[in-house]
Amino acid sequence: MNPTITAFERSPDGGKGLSRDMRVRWALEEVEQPYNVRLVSFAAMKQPAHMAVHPFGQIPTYEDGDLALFESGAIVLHIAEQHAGLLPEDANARARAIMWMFAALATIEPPILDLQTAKFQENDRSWAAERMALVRDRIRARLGQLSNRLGSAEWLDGAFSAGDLMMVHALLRLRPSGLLDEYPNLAAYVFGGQARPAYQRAQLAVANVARQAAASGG
Ligand code: GTB
Repeated sequence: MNPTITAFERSPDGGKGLSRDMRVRWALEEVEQPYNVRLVSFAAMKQPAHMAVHPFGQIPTYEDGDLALFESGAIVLHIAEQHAGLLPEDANARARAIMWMFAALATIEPPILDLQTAKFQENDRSWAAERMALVRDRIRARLGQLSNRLGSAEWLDGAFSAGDLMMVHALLRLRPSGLLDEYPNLAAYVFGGQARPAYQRAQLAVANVARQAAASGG
């Protein structure tokens, strides 16, 4: 049996692949593991059947036989541990790849999420412009550090790994802000991730879901 993941029936990004199911799809494509997708509405995500798998009523989830997981990082790590291709064989290199997964989720992504909050939930507040400037500067601080570490390398630590997958996907959401382009090596890094055939296959699948949702009246 192939694993089943969940994704938005109608993604708010209209199929750009910014939702976190994209990370899981990309990982599954990298290791060439076929998978099924159960599309869920916002309402269905809050129903007991889905909450039994995801206690916070979100996507993505991953189910394979007796195993049910939530949290995109845990799911990608599980996939990477089950299949060759996303984590190095060498124990130290493997630990560093996992370190980069955590860095993406715990250090890089939070200020990027703050930018989304500032843009979509706080922009009518009197202090919105001041806060936005602060949030952008906090992101710049992290991007500057990441850019210094990456230097002219293609990937963060040798061959492409699950660490790069998580990092590229976390950075992707910055594109419309223009912040990524302030760091040409990071912009090239993200572009390199998106150019991978596995990413392209995952993106096509996400775009197809959005097309079908639009065709059915979404
Ligand atoms: N930490 C969890 C993980 O990594 O899996 C976070 C999961 C999460 O935030 N899921 C979101 C969700 O289910 C979808 S990805 N939200 C519904 C809810 O909470 O009710 C977040 C997301 C949504 C939309 C865009 N977008 O349109 O650009 C990007 C990301």
